[in-house]
Amino acid sequence: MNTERKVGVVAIAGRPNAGKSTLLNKILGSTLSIVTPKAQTTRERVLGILTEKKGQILFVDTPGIHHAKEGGINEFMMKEVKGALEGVDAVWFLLDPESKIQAEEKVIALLAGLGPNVPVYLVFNKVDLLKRGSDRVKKHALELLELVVKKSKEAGIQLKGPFEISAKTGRGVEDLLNPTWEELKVGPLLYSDEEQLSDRPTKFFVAEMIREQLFHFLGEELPYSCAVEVEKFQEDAKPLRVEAVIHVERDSQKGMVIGAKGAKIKEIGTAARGRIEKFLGTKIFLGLRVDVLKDWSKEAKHLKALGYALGSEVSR
Ligand SMILES: Nc1nc2c(ncn2[C@@H]2O[C@H](COP(=O)(O)OP(=O)(O)OP(=O)(O)O)[C@@H](O)[C@H]2O)c(=O)[nH]1
Ligand SMILES: [Mg+2]
Repeated sequence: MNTERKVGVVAIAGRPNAGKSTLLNKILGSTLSIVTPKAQTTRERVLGILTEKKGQILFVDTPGIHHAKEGGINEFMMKEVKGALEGVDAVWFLLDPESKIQAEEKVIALLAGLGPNVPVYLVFNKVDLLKRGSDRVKKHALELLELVVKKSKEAGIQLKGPFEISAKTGRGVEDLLNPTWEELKVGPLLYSDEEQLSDRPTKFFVAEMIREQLFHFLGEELPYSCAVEVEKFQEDAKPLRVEAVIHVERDSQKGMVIGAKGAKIKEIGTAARGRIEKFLGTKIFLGLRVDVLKDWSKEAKHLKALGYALGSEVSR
């Protein structure tokens, strides 16, 4: 009987680049959420479902918490974080040892809104880097940790930990998961299919994997001006056929994504195809085109059309 299984929702939150998506992937053993060395990679919340004998935890990976201008994609991202924090059983607050207290204060301010009843696990990530770091780096990390603990408590957050982990190597992750399970209540599984890893359709992951390669192959700023839309996803074709459009904001950006004689888009396409094939476990045909959707990251109607709706409810 499954009656003794525990269930709950845990949001993974923190500033950009703290390693939230890396941790979700590590726990699920799958590259569900895209990871890049650049900040603000994750734009939408991504649900990862962990089902074990003990029960089921719904992990919600969230965009990095930062100061966002009104009205554009960044406001959407912060709305996603706030929405993801509603009704959670616990939060994992990821802290990058190299972060600054000013960045963490934004996170603390948001988590304070949860009130004192929601446990917040302070997760000190990237300890593998810290071990190799200089004395100055270690000193900074300890001072940061102390400050974050102090300020979180002052803000009325029910803080647990800190838990030292490496999302990359998996070190410490079990010791974080165990007390989290303890926190949860017995109940029926929220997703009855125990193989299901997320609530998102395959098309979403395909678009994200293309976006991931844009972060890898394009310069510092350009990836933030790109949005990916899968126009065709033909599962009955052999090989499976994917056609996607990369929207940029200005004419000048189009050529930068395509590159001289199409070299750049070819590189992006080859890398993305590899990732998608691994994810789907099948060969695919990937067709990419680049299109200008003027100022899409600022225009409400474009944001909505791309699924980054500012006003409407988004399912968890
Ligand atoms: N060395 C080391 N690197 C890590 C660890 N966790 C994450 N990283 C790296 O940190 C960078 C950011 O990781 P992400 O998982 O994309 O971070 P995020 O918090 O999801 O970032 P946003 O989506 O931008 O908010 C990537 O280059 C990761 O490989 C870790 O434990 N150790
Ligand atoms: Mg992320």
